[in-house]
Amino acid sequence: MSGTLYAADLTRGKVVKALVKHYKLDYKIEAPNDEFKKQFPLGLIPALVEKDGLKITECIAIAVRLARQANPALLGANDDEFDQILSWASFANSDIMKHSVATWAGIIGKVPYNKKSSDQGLQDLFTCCDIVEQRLYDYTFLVGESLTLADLIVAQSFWRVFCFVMGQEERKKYPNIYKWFNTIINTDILKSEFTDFEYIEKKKEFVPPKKEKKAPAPKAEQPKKEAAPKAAAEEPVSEEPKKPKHPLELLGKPKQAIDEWKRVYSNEETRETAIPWFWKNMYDPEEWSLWKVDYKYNDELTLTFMSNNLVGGFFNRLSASTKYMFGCMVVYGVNNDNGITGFFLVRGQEHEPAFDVAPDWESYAFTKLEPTEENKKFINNMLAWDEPVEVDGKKIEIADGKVFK
Ligand SMILES: N[C@@H](CCC(=O)N[C@@H](CS)C(=O)NCC(=O)O)C(=O)O
Repeated sequence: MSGTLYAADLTRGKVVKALVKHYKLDYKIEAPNDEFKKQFPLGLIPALVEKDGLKITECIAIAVRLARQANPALLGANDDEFDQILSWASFANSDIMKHSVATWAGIIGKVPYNKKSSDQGLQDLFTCCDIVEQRLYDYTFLVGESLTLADLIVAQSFWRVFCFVMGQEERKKYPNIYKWFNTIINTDILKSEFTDFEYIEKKKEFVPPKKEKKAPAPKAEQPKKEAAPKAAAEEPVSEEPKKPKHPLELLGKPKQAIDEWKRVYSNEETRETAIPWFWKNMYDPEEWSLWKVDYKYNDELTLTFMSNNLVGGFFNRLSASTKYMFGCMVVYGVNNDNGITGFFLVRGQEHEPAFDVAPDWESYAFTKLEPTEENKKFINNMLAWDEPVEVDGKKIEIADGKVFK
């Protein structure tokens, strides 16, 4: 059989890619592209297309299909073993994966950190580990007496657990999992997928980003009516809790409405008309500030379309501040080597009141930009996306991007 296997360096792609590579199966391994998007509307990988058009999704189904061609012994010696293999694989791909991601995704900044769900994830993950540890106390492999697909898929699901959760302490708690995992990832079949893997010393913990000192807001930007607080105090106390106002509402109306800029940017030619309009009519340093916004965890990014989805999610969570800012963010680079950067125009002189409406705002680093020629060049490119981004002196092409408006 031959065809295309869409996969990337993500957990669920490891075993299927390893099987194709180790057994030299006749499948082309490709990162998701436009053709993939057309054929698989859910956009999930791995996915396989045979030359005759047959499509198979779900990593377990694909792995079984590849193992059947590569080495049927990986599917067990009989039906009982095959069913146990499916049972372990399914347990790994749903329960272990779910609790593993719940434990570390907030810690490494992939989603907003929530202590309760991370702690619960860890507790559930350890329950899963207890089950695997118990089996491996008595046996070398998960099913039968030799290596099967169960070992490969369960080890795959433990990849991120060992990257983020299993430090020295935790490995001592699960010595049989540790020994078995180390054996499986070093088998000839799987080792090509773990060449960069390193054990961690300590479990990763959530580190809240340091709060920046607030600069006092300039006088001109204080609420205009001095009498307002007094008048409010004289109002009868309402039983209903008041809907909190957005803190930036206190700055009053700016001279230039941001909505007009948003219309100009959407409707006019960017370089010719919108950019000159922005600098002439919109940006007033007394009322607005400019910010470079960089994702802090570029090392964790994989596929460019997923990085762009991350930006989309961030923008959705910022919607309460739409009236007070405008921004463009781009994904630069290629699959498995990309980063996120961008620029925002923000009402007032601080970024925090505008951004902390999104629970994941602290996954981004904010640098205030003065309107120097160099910074204007960066901002203009974030508006136009027509030149590569410069990162550490290297020019890197823009792959995708989103506008917050
Ligand atoms: N049930 C599917 C899930 C596949 C899946 O969630 N794949 C992830 C990578 S591990 C993915 O494609 N994520 C892309 C996204 O969420 O945008 C399977 O087991 O194969």
